[in-house]
Parts: sequence; C-alpha cells; structure tokens
Amino acid sequence: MAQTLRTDVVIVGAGPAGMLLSHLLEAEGIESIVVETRSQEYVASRIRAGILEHSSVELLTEAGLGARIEREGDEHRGIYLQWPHERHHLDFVDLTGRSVWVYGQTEVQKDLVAARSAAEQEIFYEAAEVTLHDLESERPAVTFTAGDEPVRIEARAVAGCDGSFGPCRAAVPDAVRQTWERVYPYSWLGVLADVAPSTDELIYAWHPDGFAMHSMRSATVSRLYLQVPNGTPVDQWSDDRIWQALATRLGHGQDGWELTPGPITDKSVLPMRSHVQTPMSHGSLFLAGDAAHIVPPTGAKGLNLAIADVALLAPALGALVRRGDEGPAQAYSDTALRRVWRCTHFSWWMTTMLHTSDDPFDAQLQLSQLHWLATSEAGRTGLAENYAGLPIGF
Ligand code: RFL
Ligand code: PHB
Repeated sequence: MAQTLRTDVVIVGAGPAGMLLSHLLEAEGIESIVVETRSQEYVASRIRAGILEHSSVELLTEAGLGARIEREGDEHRGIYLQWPHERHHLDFVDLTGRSVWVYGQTEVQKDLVAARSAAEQEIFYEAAEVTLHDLESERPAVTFTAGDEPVRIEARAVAGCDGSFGPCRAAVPDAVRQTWERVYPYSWLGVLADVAPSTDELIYAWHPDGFAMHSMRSATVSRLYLQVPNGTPVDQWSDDRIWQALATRLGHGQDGWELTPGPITDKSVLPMRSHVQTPMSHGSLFLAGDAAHIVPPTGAKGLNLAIADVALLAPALGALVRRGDEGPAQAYSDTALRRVWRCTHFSWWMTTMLHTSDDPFDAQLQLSQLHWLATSEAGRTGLAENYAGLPIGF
C-alpha cells in the first residue's frame, strides 16, 4: 500500500526554482512538499550560474534570503566588453541605476536549503520513478518511491521545477505544447581556478580565435570560459593550453594588462542552446525555470529567469489555493513568457555578437555592433537594461 500524503502544492525538483517556490509559498500561507531525484549533496554541489541581476537580489532580500548576499556577494556596477586593442567598461549603474551581484548558484542553493530546513520543509530526496497523475483535474497527484516505499502525494497543483531533463515538461500533451529551439554551433569550456581574478568586473571578449570570458566566484576563485567547437573532449585541453588561450583571447594589447594563471580545480564542456516550451501551464501543472526554458549562458539569464518565474507563480498559486481564484494562475504562462522571450532574445543577441564563426561577413557585423556599443549611449543602455534585468512582471 502506498503511503498517501496531502498538501497544497507538490513541487517536483529541489533546484533553485523549486526551493525558492516552496519558500515563497510558505510566505503566502501555502503548504508544499518537494520531491527530488538526486541527493541533497549532489544538488548543492553543481557549479552553474554566477550572476544575480538587480530584481533577483531585491526579491531574495524581500524574501529574507539577502543577508549572505549582502555580506559575501560582490556588487558589480557593470561589465567590460572587449575585442583586440579595445576594452570598454559599460557602467550599468550610470546607464540604468541598476547593478548586478556576483553570487554563485551554489551559494543561492545553500541559503535556500538553510531557510527551508529551518522552516522544516518536507523534502523527499533520491525519489525514484517520479510520475505525474490527473493533471487535468483539480486533484492532481505525484507518485514515486522513497527507498523501497511507494509514496503518493495529492495536491491542488503540481509545480514542474525539474529542470531540462525532468518529466514535467513532457507531461503537457503533444497536442497542446509547442517548442522552439536553437542549437548553437559552439560550446563553452568552463574552468574554475584557485586564483584571484585578474579583473574587478566580468570581461566578455570577442577574439578571432573565439569568445572568452573572465568571471569570478570570490576574491580567491576565478571562473573562466573559452568558446570551443561542439563535441570537444575536455581532455583535449591541458591546463597550459587553457591558460595560453585565455591569455591570448582576454589580452587586449593595451596598458600592460595580464591574466594571472593558477591551479584549475574543475573543467567541463557546456553545449549552448535556446529552448522554450509553451504554454508554461496546463490544467493543474505549472512549469518554472529550466523545465520550461533554456538559454545559452552568455546573457547570465538562466538562474535569474527561474527566480522571476517563481516570483510570479507563488502569488498565482496563493490565489488559487486560498481563494479558489483561477485568474492569476491562468495568466501565469503569458505573463512569464513575456520575460522568457525577452531574455531568450537578449541571450541569443549576446551569444551571436560575441562567438566567432567561419564566416568573415559575420565577423564584420559583430565588430560593427561592438563599435556601436562602445560609441552609443543608447546602445549601451539597451544592453545594460537587459543585463541588469527588467523588473519582475515586465
Ligand atoms: P535545475 O537547477 O536544473 O533544478 C532542477 C532539479 O530537478 C531535479 N529533477 C527531478 N526531480 C524530481 N523528479 C525528477 N524526475 C527530476 N528530474 C530532475 C534535478 O535533479 C534538479 O535538482 O533547474 P532550475 O531550478 O529551474 O534552475 C535553473 C538554473 O539551474 C539554470 O537556469 C542555470 O544554472 C543555467 N546556467 C547558468 N545560468 C546563468 O544564469 N549563468 C550561468 O553561468 C549558468 N551556467 C547553467 C550554467 C546551467 C548548466 N547546466 C544546466 C548544465 C552552467 C551549466 C553547466
Ligand atoms: C559565471 O560566472 O559562471 C557566468 C557569469 C556570466 C555569464 C555566464 C557565466 O554570462
């Protein structure tokens, strides 16, 4: 016999979208249970996003999750954009009055786990065979096994926060869902290194050899990326080769700037794609975060979009569960998709402007756009507005 539990919302996935949703729902007076296939340690240790936009920090702070960001995060006024012989600082604060914060996804996840465990949030880790039921009814359910025990959770709604490989997005019937996809013809080789960053703010570099980026996690840890061809095996890139390529692509040939190398502690190749599935809800199922959309990381938007989705979804589920008011839940998909498509476009634009291809025509258009950004305040303001983030509910 399956153990049967009842709650207001079953949340599938304990990544940032799922954990933040459970936190925001509690503030709405709504109960939830979180179901996650991986272990708590695995979810906590994934190295992913590094930048929180202005609205994300505001939201996390309002939700009582801002103390460590304020203490340990690093507020940045903007970014550097560069190409051979030129490096330009774009000051988002001067341009739009908004800043961004360097605060890793691993840290956001730690803060969420601490807050949820203080609130005694019920979370099933290492759940197997997670299956969704009766999504077109007002009494949907999720079943899974925990250890050897079958468990069934019945609720008023299911939140699909299970990332790009989870089962929730596929639970929307084929006849209803539409997907849009763009696979980019390059990947990122990402490294984490135990060395002080050689820059005060992030550098996004166009170079004939390919894009490179210098980011960071703290005063002693740097995060760097190189454009590589799709399918590149990590072991083709020795540490020496990586540092040499980074020095070439990030060097801009002026004022003696140098990249300081150091011990590399993590190395991986990330494919780049855009993917959007619509609608973001069906019946009693609501998708949020990577379960509904993926963006290439060049715009630093993935985590921020997940945060923005659940900021809309929590009050919508609050109205549904507490008052039986379906209006905000029905509007959720359209409202969330406005921001999703804006960020999908921005991420595509940053990606295609900065990654080199074999086509010399593309290179001329890219350099022309970069020159425009360097010389036009209107151009820079557009980039800044998108990078530092539009208000939630835009
Ligand atoms: P997550 O973090 O993938 O969490 C989904 C959770 O669902 C679980 N899950 C299931 N749970 C129950 N039942 C099932 N059947 C399940 N199947 C899966 C998973 O184990 C997982 O714990 O999605 P979420 O919460 O939507 O958060 C989204 C962000 O994680 C993501 O957008 C960003 O990390 C994207 N991203 C980046 N975003 C940025 O803004 N800047 C970056 O630099 C950046 N780098 C990255 C990234 C994503 C990466 N991935 C996905 C490979 C680098 C990488 C490598
Ligand atoms: C990161 O620090 O990992 C990072 C920052 C900005 C991006 C992508 C990744 O656009």
